[in-house]
Amino acid sequence: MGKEENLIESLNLKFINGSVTDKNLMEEVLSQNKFDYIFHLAAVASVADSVARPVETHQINFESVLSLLELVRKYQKDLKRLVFSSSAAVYGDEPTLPKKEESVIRPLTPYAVDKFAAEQYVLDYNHLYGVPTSAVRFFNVYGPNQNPESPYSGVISILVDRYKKLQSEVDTQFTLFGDGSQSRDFVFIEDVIQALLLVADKPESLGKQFNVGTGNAITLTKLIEVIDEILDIKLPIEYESEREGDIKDSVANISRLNSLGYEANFSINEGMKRYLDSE
Ligand code: UD2
Repeated sequence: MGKEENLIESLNLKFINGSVTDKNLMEEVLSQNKFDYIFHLAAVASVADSVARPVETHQINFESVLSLLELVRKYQKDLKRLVFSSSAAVYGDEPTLPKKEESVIRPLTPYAVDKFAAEQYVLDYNHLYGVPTSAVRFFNVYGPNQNPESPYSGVISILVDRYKKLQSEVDTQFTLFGDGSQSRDFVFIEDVIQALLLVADKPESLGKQFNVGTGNAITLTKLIEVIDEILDIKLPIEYESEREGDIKDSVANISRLNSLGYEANFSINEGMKRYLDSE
């Protein structure tokens, strides 16, 4: 769950605190406002949570999307685009790399199944009813204000938390699951925003899904080396056995996104510097 204090203060921002599963609220919002763009980012973002509570997460991650699509079809006749956020999780552990949008889909968890099903509905609403929709498949997103407290937080927010403790001379260490050779395509939040705006804006993205990453992967060992070097500090590491269900390597082919004019502006080095500067 995000924090309200992370929102910018702006007269142009109206914040409504509610759930996407609240049908009355959603109908009120969609019937009484005229939207140009809708970015759908609401979800239970934890794969582990979806495994623990498949029914509840299905209501949030799938059913609410279908309800939203119906409301958009009914009330938002002038909408320019709805962009739905899906996940690299839809590719599962199928080992062919890099992942292309046409790669084999193998959703292995309720989270991944719901993301894929919702994404397909979102795109079908374009093909079947002319609702202007697109979808994005996020790889490993990182950036300021991620909450490191949850055990399911992204590894970079956990790492940054440990480095901050170390800098304040608090005794800490990082638990690395596996041997550190697993790799991920970590994409900085500002590049994610660039991707979302392009996908929302370009006529050629209508009815399609796009990988959002950098096109480059880094191993966890190398990532820790990079941050050690930026901060000139050595993070103590405790090694534990691999996390169950972890995939080994993940990297996006982003040529479809590139064709819209996207360039990943932040290498892991640049993104980490910007992130650490903002803390
Ligand atoms: C990401 C997404 C997940 C799903 C999945 C699809 C996040 C938080 N998770 O999982 O929602 O979309 O991709 O494939 O974005 N690790 C440690 N120590 C820690 C935490 C993590 O060693 O304290 C390792 C973890 O075992 C994994 C790697 O770091 O090998 C990345 O973990 P992650 O949870 O940030 O992301 P991932 O790719 O497993």
